[in-house]
Amino acid sequence: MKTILVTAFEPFGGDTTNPSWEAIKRLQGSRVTDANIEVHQLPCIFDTSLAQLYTMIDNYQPELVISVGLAGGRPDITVERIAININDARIADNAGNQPVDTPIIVGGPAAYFSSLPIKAMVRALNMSGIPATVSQTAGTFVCNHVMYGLLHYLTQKYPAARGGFIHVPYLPEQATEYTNMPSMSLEIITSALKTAIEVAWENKSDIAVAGGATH
Ligand code: PCA
Repeated sequence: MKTILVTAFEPFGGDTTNPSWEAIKRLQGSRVTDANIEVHQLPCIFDTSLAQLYTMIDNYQPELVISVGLAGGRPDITVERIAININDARIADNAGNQPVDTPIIVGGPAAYFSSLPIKAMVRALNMSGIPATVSQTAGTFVCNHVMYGLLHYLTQKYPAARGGFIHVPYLPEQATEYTNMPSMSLEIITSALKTAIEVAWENKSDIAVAGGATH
């Protein structure tokens, strides 16, 4: 049996829940054709998150790795195109680290592109009635850190494996703490992630359709 590793994050920044984890923990053990989905929660901590991710990758030897995180304030599911080699934290992580303008990997390339079929994933989500776009930035906090580290590790150690990152919006119950904050229900986020994983598994190359990215 082949393995698809899917990670999400613990709550951070004072939140008590993280929709990325609430959604992906529901997918543990489910099947996508000839592959099994294994889910794992990562700490929202620079470096520690990557150490755990590398251990998971070495354990499962997955052919596909998709990491998921919360992007509070975005209205839709965003499939990330690129990770950049910088840590620039607006807030402290869950261990109190707040790196500013430091490289993730000293001497590493400036950026890595996702090796997921990002346009095909967005199109499949839109066709199933779920708002989704390509995003051109995963930010400069722990999510970008994990996406960059993931792609660096796969490139160096498992070049046949593919990987990338998806951001999800706040849950409705989280959005009530703000004014005019967009949100998406847990049911829709979970269904979106399942579809995105299936499309990523089944399509090794992307489709060329016009962008429309807003982030
Ligand atoms: N979102 C943060 C880190 C953890 C998470 O779920 C981010 O976008 O960097």
